[in-house]
Amino acid sequence: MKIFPEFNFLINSIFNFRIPGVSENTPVPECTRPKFQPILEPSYNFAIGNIFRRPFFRAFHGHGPLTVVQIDAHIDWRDEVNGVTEGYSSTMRRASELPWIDRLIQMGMRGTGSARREEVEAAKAYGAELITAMEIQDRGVDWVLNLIPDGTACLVTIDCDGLDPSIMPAVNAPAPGGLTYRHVTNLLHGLSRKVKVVGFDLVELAPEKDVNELTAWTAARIIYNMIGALVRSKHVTHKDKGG
Ligand SMILES: [Mn+2]
Repeated sequence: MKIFPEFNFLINSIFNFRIPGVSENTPVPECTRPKFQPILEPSYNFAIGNIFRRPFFRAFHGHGPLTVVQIDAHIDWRDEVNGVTEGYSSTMRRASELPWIDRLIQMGMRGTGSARREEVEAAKAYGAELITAMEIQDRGVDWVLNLIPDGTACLVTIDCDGLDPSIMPAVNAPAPGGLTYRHVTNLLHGLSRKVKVVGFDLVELAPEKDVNELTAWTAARIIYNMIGALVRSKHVTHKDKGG
């Protein structure tokens, strides 16, 4: 299945989706069709996977150069945690090692778990741009968008904890001071106008921790916004849209 340049979505555990037999080390170069694909044109590819982003990034093998735009409270640059190198604290470090990814823009940063001095230094040595949640709150979404050249091919990856836990409480590492819903939807719409979004994933939603399904509803609304923005994007051809 040709993946690039069609849209690829990796959606983690929203509505409790799981793929039996998929683990963190399972290569996922092929997209698995989701239950809700009928709401979309047939050529939209969705991959539903586990919480780990690397299979998503890996699926773009042979394509690029790609910029990763990450929304997350955490930089996820741990080389390993208790010997595990592919865990959820290591995803951006692993992404940095993929030759088809040449730029990491990490925004919403404010958590320390995967950001000890060693990890921050490694990220900076690579050239990752670490943008704190506070900077976005102070300087606005347009300021962030201006960091990315027009037409850049981007993978957009959202960790639910990048948003404020008051609107996405169902996460394993809640961090106060996060991005608002409007920050994120404005960012997705702005990106779709400016760059070519070739992939999107939304990860680390822990449904069992949800409150009044608030996180699930927020996640769904974010995904709707992403889809709607892409449909209107001048960077997406009629063919990409399934026509
Ligand atoms: Mn996180």
